[in-house]
Amino acid sequence: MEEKAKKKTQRQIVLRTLLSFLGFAIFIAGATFLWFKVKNASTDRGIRGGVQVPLRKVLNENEQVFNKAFRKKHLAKEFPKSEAAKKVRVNGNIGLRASLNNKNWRLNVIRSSGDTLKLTLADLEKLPKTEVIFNFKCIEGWSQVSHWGGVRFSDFVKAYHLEKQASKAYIGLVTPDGQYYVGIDMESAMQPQTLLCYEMNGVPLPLDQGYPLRLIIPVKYGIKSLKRIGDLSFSNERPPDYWFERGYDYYAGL
Ligand SMILES: Nc1nc2c(c(=O)[nH]1)N[C@H]1C(S)=C(S)[C@@H](COP(=O)(O)O)O[C@H]1N2
Ligand SMILES: [Mo]
Repeated sequence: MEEKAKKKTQRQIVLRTLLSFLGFAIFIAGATFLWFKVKNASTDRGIRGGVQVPLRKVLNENEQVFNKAFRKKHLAKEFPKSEAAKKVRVNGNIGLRASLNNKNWRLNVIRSSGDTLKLTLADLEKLPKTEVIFNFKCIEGWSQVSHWGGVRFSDFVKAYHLEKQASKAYIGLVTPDGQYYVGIDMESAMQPQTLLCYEMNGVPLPLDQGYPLRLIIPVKYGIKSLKRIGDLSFSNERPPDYWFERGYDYYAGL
């Protein structure tokens, strides 16, 4: 009786060991299979390889979740003026390399195809000015509290009767030379902290910080705050986006 029980226990130990090895092997095989599947999946856009479709799907799903969870009333935290940096970091000069033709510069507001409103900096300075001091965050890992001034995008829409255009899903911004471009969902664009910005620390923007006009959008990473705006357009499809084409999340929200 004793012997029989002992043998039975031993058989059970062997069986369980075999089973757990088998389970482990299946797990490794499955993980390897998935890894290769994702690795060899086609990518979304060609530039520098883009992002594999399954990974892009995850990014898009994350975007949906963040959209639902945080959008509606989400504002970026604001700071007192005393905390704003005096020496403001400069990052990225794509679209700023050509010299600026100051006299000829206009903000081209493409209301519909063949109907473009051309505005000077003086036109924009006539509109109510809003200032925002927030922690500017770059995806490269730095952040800095900085102080910006300009016209709220939503005030600009009202002043120029662009409500019909603003009922579309996105705005697209492009530098005058077409080298840098971003797309922004309308809800974030119409958020009260989003500025068509012409001042930094109370003085006109320096050239390398986007003079004469840049976007400041505190609810998103710095990649979306396009410097030196040339064209502004409206669409229901996602406008082209420079860093999205290079594998970053389109939404780039905080
Ligand atoms: N035209 C243009 N705008 C741009 C960029 C760029 O390379 N070109 N870089 C973006 C990035 S990645 C960041 S973090 C911010 C930096 O703004 P700053 O130079 O005023 O700090 O600008 C954004 N806007
Ligand atoms: Mo950035």
